[in-house]
Parts: sequence; C-alpha cells; structure tokens
Amino acid sequence: MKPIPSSQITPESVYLNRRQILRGMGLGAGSLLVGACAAPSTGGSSSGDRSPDVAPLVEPDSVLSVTEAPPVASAATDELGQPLTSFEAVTNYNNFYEFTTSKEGVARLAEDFVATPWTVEVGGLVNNPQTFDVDGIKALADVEERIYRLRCVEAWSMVVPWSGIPLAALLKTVQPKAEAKFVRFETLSDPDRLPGQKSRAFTWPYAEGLRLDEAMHDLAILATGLYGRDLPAQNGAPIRLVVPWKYGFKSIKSIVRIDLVDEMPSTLWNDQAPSEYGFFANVNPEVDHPRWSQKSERRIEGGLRRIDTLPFNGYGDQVAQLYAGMDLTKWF
Ligand SMILES: Nc1nc2c(c(=O)[nH]1)N[C@H]1C(S)=C(S)[C@@H](COP(=O)(O)O)O[C@H]1N2
Ligand SMILES: [Mo]
Repeated sequence: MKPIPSSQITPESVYLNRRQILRGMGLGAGSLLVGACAAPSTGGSSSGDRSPDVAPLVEPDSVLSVTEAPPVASAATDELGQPLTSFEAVTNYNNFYEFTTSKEGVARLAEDFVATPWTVEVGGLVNNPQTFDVDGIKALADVEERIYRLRCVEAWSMVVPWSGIPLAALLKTVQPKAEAKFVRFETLSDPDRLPGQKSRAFTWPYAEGLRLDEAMHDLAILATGLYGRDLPAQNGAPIRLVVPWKYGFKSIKSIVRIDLVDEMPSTLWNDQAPSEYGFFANVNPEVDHPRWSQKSERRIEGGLRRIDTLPFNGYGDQVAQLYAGMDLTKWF
C-alpha cells in the first residue's frame, strides 16, 4: 500500500465555503445524538443530564476572512477521503468533563473560559526543564495543519483539521534523560474556571500518559488550533494533545504540566475503570468495550449510519510497529 502523507494543507477558504454550504442546508445540532456514555459502570451515574439544550453555535465570521474565491468544498477531506466534520459540529459536541458531562452543554459553559495567560511546565526526568507560554511552544517547530480522525471510545467520531506542532519537538527541546520511559500530561486544576472539577466523581486533575516512543511519534501533536483559528475553549484551549490512533480520551485538553517519568503514570480514566479504559487505548475493533462493541462507529454528522472502525483508527501503517510483539488484546 502506498504511504499517504499524514498532513495536508487545506486553505481557510475551503472551510468557509464548506461552512456556508452546511448553513445553506440548515444543519443544526439537533441532528446530533447523545453517544454511549463513557462513565464507568462502578462509579455511579455520570452520564450527563441529556438536557435538550443546544449550545449556541460558535460564529467564526469575525475571525475568518476570505481573500480569494473559495475552491470546491470536496477538497476538504482527510487522506482516506473522509469529509471534514463541520466547525459547528466539532465545537458543539464535546467531551470535557471539567465543564459538564453533557456533550451538548460544554460549548456554552466554556464560553467565558479565559485561556490567556497560559504556561506549560515541562519537567521531570529531563536535562533542560522549561516553562513555555503558548507562543513559545508554537516557536519550537513550524505550526502544521493535520487532518485527523478522532475516534471516541464511546464509538462516535469526527474528522478534524487541527493545527499544532509535533510533540517530539517539545520533548527534544527539554532533552529526556535516559531513565525517562513515559510522558505524563496534566490538565489545569482550577474549580472556579473548570466547574466540573467540583464533582467528586472523578480524580482531578485529568491526567494522561504515553510511552516515550509513542510520544515521539510524528503523528502525536500538541494542537493549538482547529479550522485555522485558535482552539475554542471547549476543544481544550489553549493547548491539547492529539494522538489520532488512540481513543479520544488520550487526547488530553488544556494542558499545564508535562513530566517525563520512569514508570507508567496513572491516568484519570484508567484509574476510574481499569477494565474499561486501558493505558494504551489504541483504537481496536477486535477488542470490545465491556459494555459495547468497538467494531463500528458513528460520524457525528452521519446520522445513524455506522462505518467500520479501523485498527489504530486507520493509522496502522505508521504506528503498528510501536507495538510489535505486544498482545494488543491484553495491553488494551
Ligand atoms: N481534560 C480533559 N481532556 C479530555 C477530556 C476531558 O473530559 N477532559 N475528554 C476526552 C475525550 S473522552 C474525548 S473523546 C476528546 C474529545 O475532544 P473534542 O471535544 O475536542 O472532540 O477529548 C478528550 N480530552
Ligand atoms: Mo472520548
């Protein structure tokens, strides 16, 4: 199979054109359904209030500008030809439990979240610990656009044009020591700004982790934007991880700390329900979640139609070798 580039540039005008088309079709968030709930079976009910409230659409008009005639919208696909999920859907159907467990409620609750100033402290087993602001992180490499599929463990998915830098660029800058084997990420801890953190149902702050070689893989990025603009708060402003071959919960939002460590770090979902959310969490249609099948998924704009879930979310050619010799049914 011919290798396909993992990144491609889609001009901003394509998005605008697509958005106009969708608006013309009268796309509304009302067509979105609440997906299967990721709450652990043991932790009581945290499935969200399923309120029929629809958050106001984020209006990108003030930010986007068109300087030339928009090209045809059909160019706006990922490398498998999958159409991009609209800006409206990507920014109005979110998992961000620091705000609420209701996917349709995050956008409105996050509206007033202030993501500046912001710093990310990078330390642990490194020779060159540093604290970066977001511009400092963007300056570490060329900010690239990456169109990635995001597959939530709850079996819904999207196709998102992120912008960001390879996580490897940051890790190389801080120079991991030889003993460093894993990378641990932590979300902002601030219950006044992240009211969901007042809930005792979860062990805040949200934490995630990768093995160092996974973190160094070129597909793993620190995203600072989507659809050519800064990350909206509901998508993890101002900086979040995106690891496209793993279930969405690995892609931790609003990061304030990154530590190189020598042992597999504990992570929020793995702590909460280890039999349901593994540390590796590679997308794998052959390993069902204990409460639902992982063989197929629903694109959030695809209605009820389901599509096959691909091993490693379709990135197997690039990442499968990271797991050579591992039993991926055991190390799920
Ligand atoms: N801090 C934090 N990061 C998080 C989450 C969260 O609740 N808190 N949810 C995760 C889950 S389950 C998914 S599917 C993705 C959703 O990202 P999106 O809302 O940008 O689509 O974010 C992940 N990152
Ligand atoms: Mo998720």
